Amino acid sequence: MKEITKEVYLKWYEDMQFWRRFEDKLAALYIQQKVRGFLHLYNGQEAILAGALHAMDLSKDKMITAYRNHVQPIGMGVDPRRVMAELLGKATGTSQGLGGSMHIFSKEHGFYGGHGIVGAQIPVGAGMAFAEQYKGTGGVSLTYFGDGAARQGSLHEAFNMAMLWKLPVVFICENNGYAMGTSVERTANHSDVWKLGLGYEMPSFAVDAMNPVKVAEAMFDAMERARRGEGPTFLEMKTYRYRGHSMSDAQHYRTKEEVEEYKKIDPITQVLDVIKENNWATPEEIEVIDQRVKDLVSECERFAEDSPYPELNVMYDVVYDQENYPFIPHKL
Ligand SMILES: Cc1ncc(C[n+]2csc(CCOP(=O)(O)OP(=O)(O)O)c2C)c(N)n1
Ligand SMILES: [Mg+2]
Repeated sequence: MKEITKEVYLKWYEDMQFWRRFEDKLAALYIQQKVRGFLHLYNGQEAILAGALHAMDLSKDKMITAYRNHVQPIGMGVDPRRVMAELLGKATGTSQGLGGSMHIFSKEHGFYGGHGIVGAQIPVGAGMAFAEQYKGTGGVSLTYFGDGAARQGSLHEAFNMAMLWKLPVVFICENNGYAMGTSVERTANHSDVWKLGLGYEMPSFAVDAMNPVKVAEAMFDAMERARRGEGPTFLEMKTYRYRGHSMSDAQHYRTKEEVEEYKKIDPITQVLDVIKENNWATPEEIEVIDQRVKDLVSECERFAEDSPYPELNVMYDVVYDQENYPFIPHKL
């Protein structure tokens, strides 16, 4: 794996700060009703993305996840201004404003959504790995899902096929403790989600996902295994979400104290502590980074606000209107 240097730590700090502030801004825009529908935020889970990006080869690896999907494409190189525009339903958005919060997508950057049906993306991620294997690209499919989704039948079908065909896929359960308001402790007779891989003899591990170093190491080993043709790995990323499930969540299912406990091991704070301990940046240099992050969030907001809504006729360009096959391709 690439060495984890001072530069990596500084990049992790800046990236994770940006992802968190970007989402804080989305929350504010939601309250102003500028973001409509659902809004599921990633605050607290950022180390999973930072660590994964360190281990990935962005020229060929792919990623797919559920609806908590705003910052992953940004990490993979999508213009954050276009992601924010998508959330505001603007024509400059990643899907011309037609997808919205749950459906960020960029084939160009290897990011395949953005899925609202819990667990639906698990077999799709296995299919993406099949495509990489079939085409001999050496790419790996990183297939993410939550602890709630892990209890869907689709996981078992995908695990079975992926093991049978030794597909280059890393299945990643982001165990943030809750599926909406249901604690992971209440969804099954045990909460060691990683054990679900054992029935398929899939290499399966739990990872401290509040620490990007641990994530990067586990991800790298799994991706190397996939690239050697040895098939899938299952990683249970132990994480936590600070915000509610979506924006309208009174959070009666947990205590404020619990949230505070997790904030003590916050991934951004952990990274900043290492930077400080090693004197890798002065307080003034940290301030410069924080300011740069703030400015970029403001620029995204301005870009999204100033962009036009899509033309009405676009609506008719993205639906099939034939009564039977062959369907013609849509116009976008
Ligand atoms: C098939 C299906 N069932 C139920 C829902 C409603 N629903 C949306 S999110 C969610 C909880 C999923 O929790 P988890 O997989 O842990 O992901 P997290 O939100 O914690 O990231 C549920 C039940 C849905 N979208 N799709
Ligand atoms: Mg969850």
